[in-house]
Amino acid sequence: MSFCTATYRIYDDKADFDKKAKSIAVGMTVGSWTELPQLQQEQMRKHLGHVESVKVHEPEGAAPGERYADVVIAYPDINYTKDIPALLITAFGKISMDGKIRLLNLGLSESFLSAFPGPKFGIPGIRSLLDNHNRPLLMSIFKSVVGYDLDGLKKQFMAQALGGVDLVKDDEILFENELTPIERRAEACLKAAEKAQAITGKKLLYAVNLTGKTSELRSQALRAINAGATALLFSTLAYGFDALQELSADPDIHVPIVAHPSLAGAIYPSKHYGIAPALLLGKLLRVAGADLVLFPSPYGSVVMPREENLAIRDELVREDLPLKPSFPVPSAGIHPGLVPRILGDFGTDVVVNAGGGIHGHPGGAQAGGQAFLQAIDAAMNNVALEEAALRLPELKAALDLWGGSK
Ligand code: 1AE
Repeated sequence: MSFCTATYRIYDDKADFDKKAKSIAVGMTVGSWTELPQLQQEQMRKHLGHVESVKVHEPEGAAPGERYADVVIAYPDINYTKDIPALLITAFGKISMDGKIRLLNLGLSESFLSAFPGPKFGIPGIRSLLDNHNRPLLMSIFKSVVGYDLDGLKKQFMAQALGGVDLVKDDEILFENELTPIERRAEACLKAAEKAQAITGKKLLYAVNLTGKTSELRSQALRAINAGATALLFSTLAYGFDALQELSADPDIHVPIVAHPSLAGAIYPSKHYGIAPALLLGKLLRVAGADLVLFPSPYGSVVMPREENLAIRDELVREDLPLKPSFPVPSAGIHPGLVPRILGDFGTDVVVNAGGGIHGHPGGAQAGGQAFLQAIDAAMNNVALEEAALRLPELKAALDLWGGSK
């Protein structure tokens, strides 16, 4: 028999954790067990969840609120269909509301995983599209474009592209609107990207924000791609993992998908509730097919503890999953001075991503992109940013404004 496992951390000062674990294993599978007549037990046995382990953490003299147990429950695959909603509902549906319980991880069986092709491009595919194989990528975010017309948008796109960025993405709050509907945006920015490429010689991907009703996402995506979109931005948690999975597995959607973490803060930050970020923004987004995954970094304006960040990275790139790795994109409040820390934590397979850190450069967005590339180059060559800045005015201006790496 094949099982997926769920690891929970349950806080309770008094509970009998073995009993609690058993009640989850039974309650979330067959409902009740000991009350079932013998014959029915035989019929139901293959559907019954079981407790794999219960590790109680109860240090001597623990203060109230510190006692917890890490509990692993195995759920028979036969109980659910091979999709993320079904597994989440089984493993963390009703019980997510039952006291201080947090879902730390899901162990996915080979049989369950076989239903998921994962990212279509992943790190290797995106590197091939950009013909860029050995340095961290740079992505910039359109900023303050709500209310812009196409001309304004094109100008902003051009400035970012001429700065040498590898990817430009829409802001996630840019929805369908009369001034810059998705197809016209894709078309205008494709032209601008071609123009910029003729000057910089660099390939560039543009991720348009895919929004609107769930039932219209596919047709919207196809229209955007036909009009020239070379990538899609998708706020997965607002729509659900299955919506991403449908898009990423669709053979007609042959562009990378960038997953935005909107809403994640409502799910992961508590130590008592919700879903751990490595699972939410790491494993599940990769399994659902995100080629690039944005998440808050430990260094910028919206922060996440470093070990949780690195745990997301590990899930996105670990080699024991039969799926392409997804690009980690630590984001929010990133400026050139942070580049050495980003590369120190993430290595070369990372996308450095900035909105304000590019557009807020005193020399404009073009100089902003250049400053980032200069910082990436210096960090890769183990040159201190302050030293490199002595001969690079764009980097110098950025460090003067936002500070250096120290
Ligand atoms: C974690 C998401 C970051 C994001 O979406 C965003 O727009 C960041 O912008 P900046 O770099 O903080 O201006």
